[in-house]
Amino acid sequence: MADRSDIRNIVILTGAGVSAESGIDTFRAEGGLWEQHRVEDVATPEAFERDPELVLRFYDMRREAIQTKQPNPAHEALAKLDREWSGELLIVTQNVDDLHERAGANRVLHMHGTHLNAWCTACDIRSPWRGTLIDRPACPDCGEKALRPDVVWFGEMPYEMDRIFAALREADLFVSIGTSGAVYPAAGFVRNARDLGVQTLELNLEASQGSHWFDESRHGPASVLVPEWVEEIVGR
Ligand code: BJW
Repeated sequence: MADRSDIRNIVILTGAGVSAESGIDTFRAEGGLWEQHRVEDVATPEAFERDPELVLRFYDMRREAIQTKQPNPAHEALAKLDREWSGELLIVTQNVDDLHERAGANRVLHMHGTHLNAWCTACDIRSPWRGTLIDRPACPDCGEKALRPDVVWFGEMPYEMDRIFAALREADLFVSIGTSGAVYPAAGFVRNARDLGVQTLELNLEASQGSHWFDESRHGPASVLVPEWVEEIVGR
């Protein structure tokens, strides 16, 4: 990283790689989440319309699974950064698990939604949800049986984009952790940051699709790289 002394405001983007060592499958690895399902069969509004049973079963299975997983040292290090960093910090996660929060981080934004909410398409209210949706339960607010997973599918607008871009405009450092750089708009944040003159750092198991855009790219497991980087930045 070029000059750490100037860093006050940080935006962090996390992806599936940050939760991989907690036992949550990534999307695009061999044997990953979509190995058994074509993405267009499960992660689009059209798929939900065409085969709601398949989509709800897929998400029920994952909602149940994440509740058995625990945060790993990468989540814990980011929670420590959140506690100790006096400047602005925003952890923008693409992940729909709650492991950042369970590790103790507060400044977290879920741009692709969360498994632990259900969204009623009749009344537009989101409710905390830990059970299943395949049995078509009624919305706790309006009583309609119109609940869907509160996750962002392809073709849908990710959440809180204005807040993310506002944070990027104020940032001194953008750090991308455990994401393949395959899915937009998140994959474009590094270029948005560069255009704004923000320093950029990637921490990923291997070179991602966007590695060449970063000022610096470090390769290895998040459970090692993230605690090392957090020690560097809080101890500077
Ligand atoms: C480790 C590790 C370890 C492993 N340690 N690292 C053409 C060009 C540009 C855009 C488009 C286009 N055609 C279509 C689009 C738009 C589309 C898109 O990007 N499509 C691509 C396929 C090209 N995007 C959208 O539709 C989005 N909406 C949108 O664009 O709205 C319009 C808009 C316009 C302008 C501004 C704003 C908006 C919506 C995208 C929604 C994505 N939803 C999903 C599913 C969520 C629900 C669910 O969970 O099922 O989100 S898709 C899936 O991919 C999920 C993830 O959040 C997302 C990203 O995946 P991620 O996290 O990067 O995981 P992987 O598996 O890909 O990578 C893991 C990485 O970790 C790897 O690199 C490993 O090496 C690494 N790793 N172990 C460290 N231990």
